[in-house]
Amino acid sequence: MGKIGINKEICKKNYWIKMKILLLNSLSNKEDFPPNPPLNLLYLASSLRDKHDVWILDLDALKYDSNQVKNRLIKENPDVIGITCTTLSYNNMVKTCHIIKQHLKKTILVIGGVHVTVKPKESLKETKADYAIVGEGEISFSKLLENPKKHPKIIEGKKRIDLDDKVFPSRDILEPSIFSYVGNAPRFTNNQTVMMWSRGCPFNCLFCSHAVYKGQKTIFRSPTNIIEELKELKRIGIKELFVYDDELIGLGEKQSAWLEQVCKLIVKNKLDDLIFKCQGRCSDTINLNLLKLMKRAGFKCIMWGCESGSDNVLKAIRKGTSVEQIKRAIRLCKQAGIKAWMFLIVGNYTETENDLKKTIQLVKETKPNYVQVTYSTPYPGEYLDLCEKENLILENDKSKWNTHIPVVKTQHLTEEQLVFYRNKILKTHIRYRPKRYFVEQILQEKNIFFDYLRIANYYYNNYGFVFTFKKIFSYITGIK
Ligand code: B12
Ligand code: SF4
Repeated sequence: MGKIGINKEICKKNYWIKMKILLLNSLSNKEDFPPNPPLNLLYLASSLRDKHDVWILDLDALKYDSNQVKNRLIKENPDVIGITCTTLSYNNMVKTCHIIKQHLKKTILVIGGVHVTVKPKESLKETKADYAIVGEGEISFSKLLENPKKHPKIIEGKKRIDLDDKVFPSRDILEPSIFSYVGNAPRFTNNQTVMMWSRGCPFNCLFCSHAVYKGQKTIFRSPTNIIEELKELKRIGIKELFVYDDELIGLGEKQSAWLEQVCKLIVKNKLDDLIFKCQGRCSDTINLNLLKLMKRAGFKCIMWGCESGSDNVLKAIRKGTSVEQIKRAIRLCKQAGIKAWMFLIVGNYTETENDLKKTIQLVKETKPNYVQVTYSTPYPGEYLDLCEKENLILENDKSKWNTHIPVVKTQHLTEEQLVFYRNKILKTHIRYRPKRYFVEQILQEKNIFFDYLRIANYYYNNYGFVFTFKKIFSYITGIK
């Protein structure tokens, strides 16, 4: 850690105790390729560092084993540890918390994040942590440290209503360095990172496990505030950005007007040499002019949450979109010159074989540039309760719930059928995707091609030839 200095220095003027705080991201799965920088911890650090000494250790990116975790934590001996996880990395968070409780008896342990928000009591009990913060953490974590003894063990996180009020994410105190994160595909350049322009999604899709921001009014950062961060990122050498908002486009007219302003400012400030990617919702608010403006501002790819090609399914999962709207969004996106990435889910609640045939038809007709098919995964919340009640769970070990294996069946589909149809959708995409796909990819997007080579090399070095061969085979053919 090194950069963190004085321990428990009493700041006489302001009457707070300066503490040494370590923020940790939990290890997910050793097999997963290096993740993106943990924005949640980068934001938390920004809200704490004006009063305390803060450092962030991304255990997922560092791929530390339990011994390395133990030795590092004992060496740092912080006053406070804040740790985050998703459902997938929850078991590893519990293990890390036990190490902390066993070896760092005086350290205050605080847990938070999307999984803890849904299951605060259970998480607190299993981790033996001192506090759990539910929901957004910046304001409440800082407040907690003013006088920990005054607070209950489960704290309702205060919502941020002004996203311009804090400094930008603390990318400078992250270990490993933000430049060591390769980011997720599609990747068009070498120096990629992530940022957020707004928070909150007013919709309430059944499968969406986004406990912290789902069903909430969207709060936007001001366009000028976003531009300031972009200038800073460009200055330090970042070339590509994944704008991680749940849905940057398609939430409504207000969002479209705001996005238009942001894009115009990007162009005006000559930041359009940066490359942007984002996620979108296929609604009627999608229009060609806005997409063209996004293209002009540097957007190269939009990942559309399409989920299914069947209106019955879209209704059952409360997506609030229709197959017609999906087709229109993909068509306009491609027409504007932006690559369309279709996110699809197999095993949706109530899904039948006929519904999946319609999804195949959707892929055939719309010919998106990329398709990702994941298995419906009921992370804790309403959807999990429903699946448990209807006896649909196939796999109980949630540390395997990475969306790439079937963990629930539907009332009408078996596990085998889910695997069969996932492969069939991927094969359909490979057959119908825009022509000259590989040639175009190698010539125009050589970084993506090199990404695949690098990933293959990573697999080969870590897991050997057979594993690497199987991965490549399954990627090309869509067969597991
Ligand atoms: C970026 C992202 C990723 C990145 C990872 C980035 C990273 N290094 O963590 C990538 C692409 C790698 C990824 C992968 C996955 N993701 Co993801 N991802 C997101 C996304 C879009 C943004 C997360 C983010 O940065 N938010 C911004 C910050 C500011 O918000 P926040 O994370 O909620 O943090 C706030 C609070 O939760 C709280 N807080 C968080 N941690 C802590 C800790 C403490 C101590 C305290 C006090 C407070 C606190 O304070 C923060 C600031 O207010 C979210 C959706 C979303 N919009 O949040 C999904 C989301 C987190 N991902 C999800 C899923 C399912 C996955 C995958 C399983 C998908 C897959 N097929 O691979 C994997 C699992 C990865 C893993 N390691 O576990 C689900 C999680 C559901 C769940 N119950 O676990 C989400 C909610 C998406 C969804 N709508 O369902 N993901
Ligand atoms: S629109 Fe997207 S972010 Fe919003 S609830 Fe649905 S899936 Fe979640």
